[in-house]
Amino acid sequence: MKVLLIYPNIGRHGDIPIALTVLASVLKAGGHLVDIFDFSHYIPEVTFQSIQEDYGMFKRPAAPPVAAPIYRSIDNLEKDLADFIKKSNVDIVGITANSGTYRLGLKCGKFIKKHYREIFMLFGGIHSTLCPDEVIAEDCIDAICIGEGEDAFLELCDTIEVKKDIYSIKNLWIRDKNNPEIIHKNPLRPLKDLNTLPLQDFSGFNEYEFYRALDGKMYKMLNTEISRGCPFECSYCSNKVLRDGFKGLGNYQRRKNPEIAVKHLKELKEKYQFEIIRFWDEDFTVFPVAYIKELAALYKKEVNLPFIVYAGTRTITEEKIEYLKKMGCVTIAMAIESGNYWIRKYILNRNISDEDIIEKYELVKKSGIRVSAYNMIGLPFETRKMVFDTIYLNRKVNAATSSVSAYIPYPKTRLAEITKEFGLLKESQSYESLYTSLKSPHLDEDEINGLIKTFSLYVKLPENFFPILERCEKDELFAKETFPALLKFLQDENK
Ligand code: B12
Ligand code: SF4
Repeated sequence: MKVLLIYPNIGRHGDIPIALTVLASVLKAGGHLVDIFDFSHYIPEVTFQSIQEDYGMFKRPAAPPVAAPIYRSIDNLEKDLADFIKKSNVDIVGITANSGTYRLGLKCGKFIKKHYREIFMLFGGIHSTLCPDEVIAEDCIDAICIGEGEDAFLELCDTIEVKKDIYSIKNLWIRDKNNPEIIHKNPLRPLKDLNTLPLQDFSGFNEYEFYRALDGKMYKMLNTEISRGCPFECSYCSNKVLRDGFKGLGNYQRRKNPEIAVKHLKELKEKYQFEIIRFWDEDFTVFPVAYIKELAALYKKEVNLPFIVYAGTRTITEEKIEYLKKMGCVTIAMAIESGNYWIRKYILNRNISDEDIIEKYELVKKSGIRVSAYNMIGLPFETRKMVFDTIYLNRKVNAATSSVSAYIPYPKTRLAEITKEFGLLKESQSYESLYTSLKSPHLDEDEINGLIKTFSLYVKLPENFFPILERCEKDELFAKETFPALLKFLQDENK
């Protein structure tokens, strides 16, 4: 079968999705042909990355050492996709989407189906998993994959190839060809043993998309996973929904054996000449210390590349940091989310004290590993004073970067339900939005967006700059004129 995998990603570079690299590998090993259509080169005027750089959250990076692909306006997307499909004679299209990229994915799905009725249209990824009824209701879609797709996708391709009945493939909901009203809703199969996954396949992505900035420098970066799942139940996160949905199918929280993980990383390093690794595991320090110790020793010997991890303030310890340091860790990204204890405990379901957060940041900084902090503002019930608790906690931990995004109530999460129950959601809610969807009596929309814009500078500049920043929050023109000078002041301070 000829399969086209689509990544409806706009305006973000260096984020090659693990899902498509694993699915491509599995399908190719099964004898199918795979092409990738990556939307990353279709850049809207405003991108999330450029906004974060403009607001001083991250340093503007140098250009990658490879030529940039030809910049294409989003208006060319449909024509380019049509030309691509025509040329490559596709049988099956697989579109991956989270809630933020779903709308664009769907637009492509509709477009493809309109012009190529015979192509089988399959959707997968977190949005199909969380909202299957919504997705399968779209008549351009022939089937959706719920949960992990490796075995289901391969079985679908194999079965279509030999022209057998596809309606009982586990993990798939499939529209009946003869009666489109009928959806064959199949149960889920056991969760995947990660040790059985093949080597990720990165062919099909443009070389430019491998490059990602760290501290202003560009590296050829491997995005990878050695585990899936997380034991926590933060109210704004999809993890709890997934864990509940996969109950009875095996351990939700799984990891690769150190030998297998390291064998894969070594092969990938040699095959693609990666310079740095970014582990996209939800929480790298949730692993037991004995596991990290064993992994660290093997990794150092066989792979020995610098790497980045996401870690939790509730799971990181001095001993784990020591092994990560020995292993070659250069950056640990940790979430603070809110600097207000009440919001953290009762709204976000993250019960950790300010003192513990500060201590965990101190431990990482003491080790010499760079640490960054993630935050959200525009949370339900949050007041301006609470946003300043977040700013002050970030000032205290003094991470290398403190970034912030607007809270987005993602589907099926507990906090999204609460947001709706209390009438705190705007009617025009959008998951892809860069700005808030909150309609709050405590903090109005413009104030939230103004605070997002100025957040990093509130965290980094001396307090006597606060009146200037307050004006920047409200006065767009003044902000435009003043931001470059403020950012320059910070750069000079850090020299
Ligand atoms: C790594 C990661 C990232 C990475 C990479 C994202 C990317 N483009 O791939 C980074 C750090 C860039 C990122 C950014 C964001 N992320 Co994120 N991320 C994750 C994380 C931790 C793991 C995803 C992953 O790669 N898993 C491993 C792969 C193999 O699993 P998978 O993607 O689910 O794919 C499997 C199946 O879904 C299925 N499948 C997937 N696609 C397809 C397609 C077909 C055709 C088929 C058949 C099957 C199939 O098969 C795959 C293999 O089994 C998840 C948490 C989670 N539990 O999923 C959050 C998660 C996906 N992210 C989330 C969010 C909110 C974001 C951001 C919006 C955060 C922000 N404010 O910026 C951005 C959006 C980025 C974007 N371009 O859209 C939410 C999404 C919620 C939602 N309803 O959409 C999640 C679920 C975490 C959470 N907080 O709840 N993220
Ligand atoms: S620790 Fe992170 S991944 Fe785990 S539930 Fe909380 S937000 Fe989700």
